[in-house]
Amino acid sequence: MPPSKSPTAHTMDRVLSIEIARVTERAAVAAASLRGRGDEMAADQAAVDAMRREMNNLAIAGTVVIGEGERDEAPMLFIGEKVGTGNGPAVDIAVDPLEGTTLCAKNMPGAIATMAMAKGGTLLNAPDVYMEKIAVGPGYPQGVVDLDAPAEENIRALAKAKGVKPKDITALILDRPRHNDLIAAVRKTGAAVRLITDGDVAGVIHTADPDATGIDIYIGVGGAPEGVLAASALACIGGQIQGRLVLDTDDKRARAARMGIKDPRKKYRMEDMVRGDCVFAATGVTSGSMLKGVRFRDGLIETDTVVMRSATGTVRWIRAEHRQHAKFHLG
Ligand code: VTB
Repeated sequence: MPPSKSPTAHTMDRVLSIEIARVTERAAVAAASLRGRGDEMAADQAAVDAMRREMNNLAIAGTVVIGEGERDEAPMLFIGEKVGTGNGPAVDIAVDPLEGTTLCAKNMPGAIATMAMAKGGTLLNAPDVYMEKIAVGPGYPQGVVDLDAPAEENIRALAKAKGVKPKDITALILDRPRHNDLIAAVRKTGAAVRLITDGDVAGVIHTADPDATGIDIYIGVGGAPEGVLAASALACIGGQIQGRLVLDTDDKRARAARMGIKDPRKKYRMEDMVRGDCVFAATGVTSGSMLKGVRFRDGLIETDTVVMRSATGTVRWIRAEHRQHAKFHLG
């Protein structure tokens, strides 16, 4: 158990861990109202608007460090945007208002609204580029797998640490042509691969409870913002994640440099992506293996949210029944 914090810091994130659920709930309901419409942009925009509106009610001096894009593209919730009332603690905010826009547009399982919050200056400030990632759940020796080791080696090391054969290991990988060699290498060890079309924040979180999810390890290249969000979740529930930004053009290297990234090849550990206490929340948009999606019922909107807090490792599953529809601004 981590040492307890000063009363103010402690109270601050205790309060915010409930407030943060409201924010992801709003984003999820807004996106869910556009499930299955085939319009990724509209669903994403609705989630962004709702998240921003609610976040601006929070008593925080927030700065978006992982957001919807960079300032010159002028989106809402851009990196660097100030959010909250300004009367409260300085916090870093990472958002993915609709993680899995395609899943939502196609009404497929696993779309979520997610965000993380941490003390100002403690979350990795990363551009919206790809990130190489590897993650395992809690209970393994530090460094049991390594981003720079061949996949075969990682699977064998993980199996050994778990006390099983490689064939008893399942790796979760995004189904993309760029992963063909990786998938083949994992399968060569005898291990199983579960492929997902999208949504690697939940994918990484799956590694934290292999008995329930059947997933032992997440490997592959996905979004960097999703990497930081996943690291925030693992910082709460335990586990290991390593990531490296894919800065393969001058433009990307320049964007990263503007965000203070000095070494473009740096291998980030969880502790480098999340350097202090944080809270993480996700609300289901479409039903998936982690969270149920939003249910629009007669006179009632139901949401399922998970909130995690790193200071104590507490994970709360919040099923909410909303009776006031006006707060969702659904039109
Ligand atoms: C990644 C992954 C996300 O989209 O960003 C992926 O991290 C995009 O990958 O979880 P491609 O560019 O190969 O499509 C998600 O799966 C969903 O936003």
